[in-house]
Amino acid sequence: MGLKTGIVGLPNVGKSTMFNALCENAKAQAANFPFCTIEPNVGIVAVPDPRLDVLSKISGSEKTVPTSVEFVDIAGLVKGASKGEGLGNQFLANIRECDSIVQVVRCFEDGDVVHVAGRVDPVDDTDVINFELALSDITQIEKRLERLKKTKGKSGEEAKRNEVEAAALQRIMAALEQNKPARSVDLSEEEAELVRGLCLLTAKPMVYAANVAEDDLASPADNKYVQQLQAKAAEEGSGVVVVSAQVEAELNGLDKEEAAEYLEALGVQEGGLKSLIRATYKQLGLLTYFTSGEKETRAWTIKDGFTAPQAAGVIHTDFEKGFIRAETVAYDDYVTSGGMGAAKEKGLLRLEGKEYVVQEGDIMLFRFNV
Ligand SMILES: Nc1nc2c(ncn2[C@@H]2O[C@H](COP(=O)(O)OP(=O)(O)OP(=O)(O)O)[C@@H](O)[C@H]2O)c(=O)[nH]1
Ligand SMILES: [Mg+2]
Repeated sequence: MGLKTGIVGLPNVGKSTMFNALCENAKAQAANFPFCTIEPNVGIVAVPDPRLDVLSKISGSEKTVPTSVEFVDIAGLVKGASKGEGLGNQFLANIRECDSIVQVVRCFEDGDVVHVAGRVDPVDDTDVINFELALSDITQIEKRLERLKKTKGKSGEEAKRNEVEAAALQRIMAALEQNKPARSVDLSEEEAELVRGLCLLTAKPMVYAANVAEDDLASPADNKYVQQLQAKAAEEGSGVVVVSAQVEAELNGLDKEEAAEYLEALGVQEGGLKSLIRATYKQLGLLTYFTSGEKETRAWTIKDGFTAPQAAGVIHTDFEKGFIRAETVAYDDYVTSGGMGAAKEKGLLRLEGKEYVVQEGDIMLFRFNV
C-alpha cells in the first residue's frame, strides 16, 4: 500500500539516529524482505508481528514476509520553517506526501549534544514544531480559498462542491488559529474527501516519540520530560511512545546474545522501536490479514472496513476483478486447529463472499477467475 510516515522534530533531537536504527533493524530482522533505503532518507521497515512466525511454523512455509511501513527522515525544523527558515522547510513537501507523522521529541539530557534552544523542554519543542506545521497548513488553505473564490460560479454541481470545501476549510482555519490541529475538526465524509487534496500536515495522525536516555528506558514514567510530554499529549488526544534512539543504534552493532545482555542490564525487553512501528501502524487505522501456505506466510496491510475483494486487490488487481469467494479462518481458530485443512474439518473455515468485511488476523485464501 506504500504507507509512509514522516519523521519531524527540532534539529539534533535524534531523528536520523532513530531512522538509521529503524532501517538497520529491519535489515537484521528478515533477510528475505526487500528492505532498501530507497533514497538516503527513505527506508522500508517491517512491521513486527509475532503471529507471522506462528503461522509460518504451522504451514511449514519456506518464506515469511512481513508487511511494511516506509519512513522518511527530514532535516530538523526550526522556528520559521514554514516561511522558509532553515533546511527543514525544503522537506516539508516530503512530509505532505506521508500518511502519518512521528514527531521525535528530545527527552534526554546530554551536554555534548547541542539543543537549538539551549535547554531540554519537550512541551516548548512540540509547540514550535506544531506551530510550524500549522502555519504551513494555513498558507495552503489561504491559497486554496483564493482559488475557490475565483472559480466560484461554474456549473451548479461544481459551485456547490466548492462551497462545501470552502466552508470546511474555514472551519479548519478557525481551529488552526486557536492552536488546534486540522485533525481535531469533525468533517463529514464529503468534506474530508474534498479537503484531502491539500494534504494538510496537521490533519495527519501523529505520534510523539519521546527520545530518552538509556537509563530512563526502564522507568520512563520517572523522567520529568516524559511526564510533561505525556500530559500534553493526553490533552490533545495523541499518543506517546518512549524510545531510546541511542540504545537502538547501539543494539544494531551487537549480536543476538550481546543485545539480550545489554537490554537486560538496562532492565528492558526492547529499545522501543517495535512499539513505535506498531503505534504508527495502528494510528493509521490499518489491519493485517494473512495468507499462509508451504511457499510463504505473508502479512498484508488493509484499511479497516475493507471487503474481501478489496483485500484481495492488495495482492493483485486480478484477484479483486475476478473475485469469487474467500476461504477464511480466524487467527485463533487457525492456531488451535493447526492449519487450514484442520480448521475445515472442524467447521471453522468460512466461505465468505463479496460483502464480507475482513477482520484483523484473518487467514485468507482467495478463489477467483480471470
Ligand atoms: N545522549 C543521547 N544522544 C543522542 C540520542 N539520540 C541522538 N543522540 C545524539 O544527538 C546527536 C544528533 O542526533 P541526530 O539523530 O543526528 O539528530 P537529528 O534530529 O537527525 O538532527 P538534524 O538532522 O540536524 O535535524 C547525535 O550526536 C546523536 O548521537 C540519545 O537518545 N541520547
Ligand atoms: Mg537528521
